[in-house]
Amino acid sequence: MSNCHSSVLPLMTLAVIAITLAVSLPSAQASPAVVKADSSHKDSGDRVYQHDLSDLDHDEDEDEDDHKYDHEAFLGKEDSSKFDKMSPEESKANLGKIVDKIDKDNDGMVTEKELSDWIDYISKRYVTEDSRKQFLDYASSPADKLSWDTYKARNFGKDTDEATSKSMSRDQRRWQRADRDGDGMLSLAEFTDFTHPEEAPHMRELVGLETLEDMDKDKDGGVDINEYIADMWTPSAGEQEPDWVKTERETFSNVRDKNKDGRLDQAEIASWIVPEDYNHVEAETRHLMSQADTDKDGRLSRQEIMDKYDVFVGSQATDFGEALGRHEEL
Ligand SMILES: [Ca+2]
Ligand SMILES: [Ca+2]
Ligand SMILES: [Ca+2]
Ligand SMILES: [Ca+2]
Repeated sequence: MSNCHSSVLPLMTLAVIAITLAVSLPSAQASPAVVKADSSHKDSGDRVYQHDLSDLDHDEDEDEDDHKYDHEAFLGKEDSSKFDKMSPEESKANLGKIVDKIDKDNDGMVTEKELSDWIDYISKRYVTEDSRKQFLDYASSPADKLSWDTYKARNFGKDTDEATSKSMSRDQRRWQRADRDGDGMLSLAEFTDFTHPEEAPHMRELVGLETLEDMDKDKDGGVDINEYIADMWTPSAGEQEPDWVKTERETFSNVRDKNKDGRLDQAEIASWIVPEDYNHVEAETRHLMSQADTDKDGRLSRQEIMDKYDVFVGSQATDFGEALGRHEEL
């Protein structure tokens, strides 16, 4: 779901944290996977990297028919849209094949562990595949290594205006951070950390620093309350401050600014935008279990999964049914 110039990461969003990150991949204008600092952010949650399962909001209403989030978490975005085009019969048949894969020990039951291993695998697949695809734009084999010069020549050329050289030194710094063995070249694994730094623990602080640099307009090394608010809200002439902005002011003081010095530093920004404290794979596993484990024995039988197939995968009939439902309401 990406090409070399722009893409939207299939970042996941859970109910409380709505996130859709428009991401620009390597180009002279923007560093890879860097969130742009502009006022198009809806709120401060919009900056948060939550990247594994889907870029849709998770509707936690259990009566809700729309399981698109679950489908993307369970299948990945691409396969999810393939399933949406299938008839119910096709969709169930293919779900059966997936259950065979998930049920690693072939005992006919999907345990919570088997399900979470699967969702974890799906969540990483995008990052793995996307990085590999980009890597092979530069290299002829996944076993190759990329030099900074190759990357630089392709993305920055000879043009050295100020914005370009700023963007270039930022990429170079990230390159060096990703180059774990320090040989100046990036292997595919290292390139994956370069392209998706939000996924790699040793890149996390750098993601914080890059965002700090984007938001720190007065270049004093910290993000104060005004810079924080300006990142998400630009008042029109005479506009009163809306309530959500007031709430963001409180969030800044009470949540983001952990050491209460009135500014966000690199670490405070990292813990905001690349939070470590929430396991989306586990949350989604529990959600799917709660939806489908009808006899509440903590495992999903093949039958339980098939009975709730619309939770796991889409099909045309589901959409048709929903369309009918909506029509009847009119
Ligand atoms: Ca099993
Ligand atoms: Ca290296
Ligand atoms: Ca500042
Ligand atoms: Ca602080």
